[in-house]
Amino acid sequence: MTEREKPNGLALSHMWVAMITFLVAAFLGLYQVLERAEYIPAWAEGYYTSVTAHGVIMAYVLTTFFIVGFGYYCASSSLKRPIWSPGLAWGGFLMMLVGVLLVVYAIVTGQGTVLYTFYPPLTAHWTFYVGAALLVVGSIAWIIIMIVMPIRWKRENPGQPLPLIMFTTTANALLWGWTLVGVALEVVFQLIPLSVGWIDSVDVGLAKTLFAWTLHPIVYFWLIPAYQAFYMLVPRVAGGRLFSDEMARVAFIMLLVFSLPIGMHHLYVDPFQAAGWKLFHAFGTFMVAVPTLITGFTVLAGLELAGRLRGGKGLFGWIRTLPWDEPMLVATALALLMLTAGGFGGMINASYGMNTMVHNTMWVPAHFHLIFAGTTIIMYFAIAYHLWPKMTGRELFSKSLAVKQLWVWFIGMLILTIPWHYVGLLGMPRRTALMPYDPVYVDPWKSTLFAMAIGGVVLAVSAVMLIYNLVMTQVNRAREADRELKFAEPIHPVLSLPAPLNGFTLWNSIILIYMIAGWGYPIAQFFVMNTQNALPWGW
Ligand code: HEM
Ligand SMILES: [Cu+2]
Repeated sequence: MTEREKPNGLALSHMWVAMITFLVAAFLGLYQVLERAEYIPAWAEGYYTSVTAHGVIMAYVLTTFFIVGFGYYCASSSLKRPIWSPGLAWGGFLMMLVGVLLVVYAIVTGQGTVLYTFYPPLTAHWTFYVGAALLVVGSIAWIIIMIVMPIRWKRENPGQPLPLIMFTTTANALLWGWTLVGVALEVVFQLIPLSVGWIDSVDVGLAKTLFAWTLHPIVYFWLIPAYQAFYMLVPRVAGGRLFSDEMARVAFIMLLVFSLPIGMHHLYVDPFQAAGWKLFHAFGTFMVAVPTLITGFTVLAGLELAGRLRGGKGLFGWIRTLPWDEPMLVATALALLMLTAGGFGGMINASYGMNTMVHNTMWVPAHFHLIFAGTTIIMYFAIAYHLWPKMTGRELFSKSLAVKQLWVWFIGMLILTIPWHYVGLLGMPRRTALMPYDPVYVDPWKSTLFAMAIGGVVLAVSAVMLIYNLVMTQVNRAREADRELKFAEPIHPVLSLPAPLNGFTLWNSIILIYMIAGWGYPIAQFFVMNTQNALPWGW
């Protein structure tokens, strides 16, 4: 395939939107910690505007653009063909971009301070919801392309195993397709009519339930590119092999199936769902730990193999022989450390009883900054360093700066989140610009404010280092010699696969049944029960 046929421009456009918005949001994060630490004057409107923009950009804009761009690049490199229907792909990109501009308009004009969860009865200007809808609709173009490309490839290569990176990208596209339905129903049938003024109330229980449908699996949509890097890029960079191609497929299938109907763990303390349903979703939540543990095992096994192939001896000697000047490897090690710590915190959140101790405290942002802003995003950085030379044809400006940036991000994230976990346990609420509480409560929190501010500064520095390196790569005069994106080979090559490990027909049917079991009645109850005479959709 020639460079002209590769989706270099398409992937780069998506990824630049991700990176530029990320830089803005990182500085909003810095503003927030300074405000919370009382180093700058308290200003409630400013704070909630900033938290909304920061959360929306980090959670929806950075992630969606990055994942879509990465997906196109992986699909084309692994199937060795141009993107199917580039017009559709570019149309999706433009729609997503217009969506972001509408959301930004609502937030910047102070008409969208509804936080990134936009729970009613908080209501934003209609541009906020229409923008969010366009972002989602635009990404559906990507889902379609990620389904059509493997189908066409399989038709031309009957009986052949689909390349693992394509299989897992399609898994993520399907995951996103199933995930977005909940929030799409909420936005289209409740929030847009409400914000335009067609109706004057909605059933907030139904709204939160639909949002919860989306809120958990979406985090696996964000995490899957990191897992793809763990399985297919890291062993390659480290000089090792993938432990098992089949096991990798099983892990991604489990992620897809298990992560879908578990979002009710966000509703543990909400009254409109019964405890039995919450227990059902709690079990599901713990099931997702299984593919995560498989992943941890596979990454370490792949790295050990690499270390031994490089001559490492003894119980831990292989660790030293790994190429620690490679951003991909450094990011993986740091990501796994944060995943382990954050995973333990997550078990606490997921436990019905213990959840009440940490609910709506700073523990919650501490947990998701560790896993999401830590584990997931540090792998996005590593993927960016890996892909930028391939997409632009220019050598990476500085590998050592890249490695330093990853370490700085890791350190900053620890400085930010360790104190947050602690004050969370002391009861400091999340999402507050002001703390007008009794000094008996507030005084013990104060010792952590300084650390939090330092963490914010360190992270902002790291964000600048990242963008500087990518910009300098883009304008670098040195040409990149190796523009082929290659993936790790498994120890045992796969020659043939049973259909369920090579496609998703079976899994989609299982998901359908599992979703009806997990969400059917919890949603239907709003229509069959008399909930204080509330109209479910508001009309
Ligand atoms: C640059 C470093 C960062 C800093 C200093 C930072 C700081 C903060 C602060 C202070 C809050 C508000 C806490 C509260 O009042 O409840 C927040 C919320 C949030 N952050 Fe970050 N953050 C950073 C990076 C990230 C990254 C990389 C992500 C994800 C990719 C992220 C995702 C979020 C989300 C989703 C929220 C929740 C917003 C809401 O409650 O509506 N942050 N962050
Ligand atoms: Cu969740």
